[in-house]
Amino acid sequence: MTTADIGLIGLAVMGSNLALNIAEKGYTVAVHNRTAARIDDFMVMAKAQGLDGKVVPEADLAAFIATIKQPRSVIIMVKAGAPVDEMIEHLLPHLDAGDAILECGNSLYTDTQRRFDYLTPKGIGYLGIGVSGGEEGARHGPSIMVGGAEQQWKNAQPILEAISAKFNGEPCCAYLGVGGAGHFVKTIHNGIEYGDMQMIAEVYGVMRDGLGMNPTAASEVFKEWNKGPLNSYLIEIAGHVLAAVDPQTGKPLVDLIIDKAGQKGTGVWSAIAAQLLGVPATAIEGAVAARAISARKDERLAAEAVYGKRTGISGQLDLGDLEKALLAGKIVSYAQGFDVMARASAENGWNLPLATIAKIWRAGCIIRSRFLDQMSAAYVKGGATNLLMVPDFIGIMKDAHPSLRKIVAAGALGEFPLVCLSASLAYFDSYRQGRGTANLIQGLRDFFGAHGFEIEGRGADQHGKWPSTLGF
Ligand code: NBP
Repeated sequence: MTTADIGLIGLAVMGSNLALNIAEKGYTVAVHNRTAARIDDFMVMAKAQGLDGKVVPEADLAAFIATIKQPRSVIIMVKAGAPVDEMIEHLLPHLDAGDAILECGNSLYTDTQRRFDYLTPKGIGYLGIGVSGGEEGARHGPSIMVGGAEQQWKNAQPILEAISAKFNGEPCCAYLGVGGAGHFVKTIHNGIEYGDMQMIAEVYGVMRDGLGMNPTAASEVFKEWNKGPLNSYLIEIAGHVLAAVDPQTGKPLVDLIIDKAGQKGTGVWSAIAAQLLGVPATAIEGAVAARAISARKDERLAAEAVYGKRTGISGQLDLGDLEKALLAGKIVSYAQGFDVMARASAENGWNLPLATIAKIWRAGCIIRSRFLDQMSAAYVKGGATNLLMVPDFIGIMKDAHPSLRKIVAAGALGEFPLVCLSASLAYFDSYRQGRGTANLIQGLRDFFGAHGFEIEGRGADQHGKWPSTLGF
């Protein structure tokens, strides 16, 4: 019987929570999973939450498809990579022209583009959808970044908007462009998330080892900061993580956690995308590199034994400066992330709506913040695309960059690795310098490779008469 408004395949953590969210919003959802036992487990969970009446469980793929109203919308929430391609092949014989596959995992946007190009000529609408907010978000309202087939987006729009987070009543869900646009934006979201977390960790390091603050004291500072311009989910949870106590030892939990960060790939993808597009994204790149070096614990310990422990920060550091340094670093990092999206948009013909992206990141996702509300308002007014040149942010940056400078300088002298904060400062100083030093680079390039250079009034492709260095 055709009863379901939408179908969902993949009942692991994310899929289960998304299905419960859909059911809770009053839509009937058909669910399927490769391993049938997971469907039974899911139904127990749905029953416990009083939502089983809105769920149609189907272990047989053909029967599952048959329960969904046409034109069908079928969400796939399986492991990213080959499982998605396999699932598409399994689904294809059962779908009709006009139906849609909504792939909601963390897929590489170029894979999404490939799948979109493969399915469009077959009449199947392919939507690559970035879903942010983790398990909690999937259950109660994630930020949803949609890309792909526009017609099929319209079919699924009411359900996707209903399950998304809301900011002042507005759904944090939007169609952003064709092909891989949605997953691209999710990738950059994650790159920005890497930068935010790294900079938070760097200021925590200054508090811990520079100012001698214990986790409780640092937690109080983050809680205080969360009431100001840095107000955001990540600052809020930093306060909680720093306050947590290990029940076994009674010690601060954060002091027991090994300082090796993991990564699943989206940060690397955003850094690569920025590089390929020729957009400087030093904060994102720095955050990816910092995670990689954090993973080399043994090497770091060996190097510390050789070079000695750091000298430490001397002199007074002001917590107000630390707060402003984080704000300035964050502005630079977001400027870079949005610059990457603007360039990718132009290159791929996506026409990415930057103000809308800032809007749908205001709630539901990991980087949600008060700052993004300011950012979307600034972008709505129009004008410059680089955040550093958007009028509302020029004032904030003028006020905050001297503090970033103070913290980075103190950190450098005290031998603190402020990878992301210093990368942000260097970007800012490069971006705002009218006369740089690339003239010498051009001279060097011409010397060894006759690459040519430009001279004011004489045009491009000028060359120097260089001495021979053969036999050096
Ligand atoms: P997993 O990424 O752990 O995938 C498990 C699911 O994939 C199960 O339903 C499993 O079925 C299914 N699956 C696999 Br594995 N291979 C399959 C195949 N060849 N054919 C069909 N199904 C297959 O689940 P998750 O942690 O819920 O994540 C789902 C997606 O969401 C991923 O892309 C992940 O990166 C993304 N994600 C996003 C967030 C976020 O915050 N947005 C958080 C976590 C994950 P089985 O039960 O039969 O093994």
